[in-house]
Amino acid sequence: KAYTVAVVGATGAVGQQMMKTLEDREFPISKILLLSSKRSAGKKLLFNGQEVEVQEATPDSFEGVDIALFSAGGSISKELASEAVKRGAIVIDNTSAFRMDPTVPLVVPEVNEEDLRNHNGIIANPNCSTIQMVVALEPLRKAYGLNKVIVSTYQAVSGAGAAAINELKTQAKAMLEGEEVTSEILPVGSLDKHYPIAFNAIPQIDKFEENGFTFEEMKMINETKKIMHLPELEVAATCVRLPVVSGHSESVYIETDKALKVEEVKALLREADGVVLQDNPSEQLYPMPLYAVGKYDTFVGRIRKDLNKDNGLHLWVVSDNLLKGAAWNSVQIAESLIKLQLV
Ligand code: 11C
Repeated sequence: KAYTVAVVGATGAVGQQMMKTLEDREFPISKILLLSSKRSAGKKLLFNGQEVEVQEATPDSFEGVDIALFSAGGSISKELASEAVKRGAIVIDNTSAFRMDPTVPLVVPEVNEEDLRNHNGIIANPNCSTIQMVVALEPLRKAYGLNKVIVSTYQAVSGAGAAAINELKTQAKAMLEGEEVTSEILPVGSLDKHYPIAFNAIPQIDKFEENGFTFEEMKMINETKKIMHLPELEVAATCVRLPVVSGHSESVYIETDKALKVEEVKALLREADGVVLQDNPSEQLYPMPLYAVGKYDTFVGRIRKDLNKDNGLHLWVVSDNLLKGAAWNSVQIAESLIKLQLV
């Protein structure tokens, strides 16, 4: 069977990767609809070698659509996802609009694919920095139990969209040429205050919450508990933006219920779905974002037992935030829906 698939937000950084991933995976498509806001409508994009005109997304765009991949911002998802479901589509939503809704499964196929069976039309794709972390931690949870996670992130600008990539490149060039630098996007486009990202590190991703954590940090905290079915898990996150174009990196410390053995941890990760183990200090082998870009996997290395705790472990986790963190995880959910005969 082949499906009618809509990509909402087709002209954005994630939408472009969604189209490329559908092509690469030879996803069974009978018709593709490329949808966007009014502003981007009318552009022409290539899909499988054919030119397709981008149309403005309206409720009626979803007539006859089987699967709709949304990545055009939370407000478009809130406005149109239920309209798509009403017209018979299954929505895979890459925004934070529905992630914490208890009636909406939040899915990383390597971790909780079975949650798809409970969907009511909308399935949420988690935040990029959450996805790569839970892919790495799930095999360890299964073997040892998991009770604490402390993570610090080193996130790429592509997570903030195409305009942020452009801002990094423009600023880097200007700084090297001794020209004046302007900042309009990072850390948060909709706030008044901006800082240069070139040659800098910004410890703010998204807006601050009342508790002093940013929304990105709270996404990592809340989504991890939901995906792993561990409501009592202790999670703390510090999220930092770096002048890297694509590929998020994370320094993760965990405490498990049972004592860990490093060689066993490495063996588990070597076998784990979606994980590539890159860990050999004698050869300076460890994951880096430059080499993770364009790959579907999550790369794990720098695995060390904590020096004080038998149940403590340190690891370094890297993945392409636009692929496993967004487009690939969304297409992978669609593939899982087909496999489980849910579409
Ligand atoms: C970033 N993690 O790197 C964000 C982007 O909730 O899907 C993804 C936002 C989201 O800026």
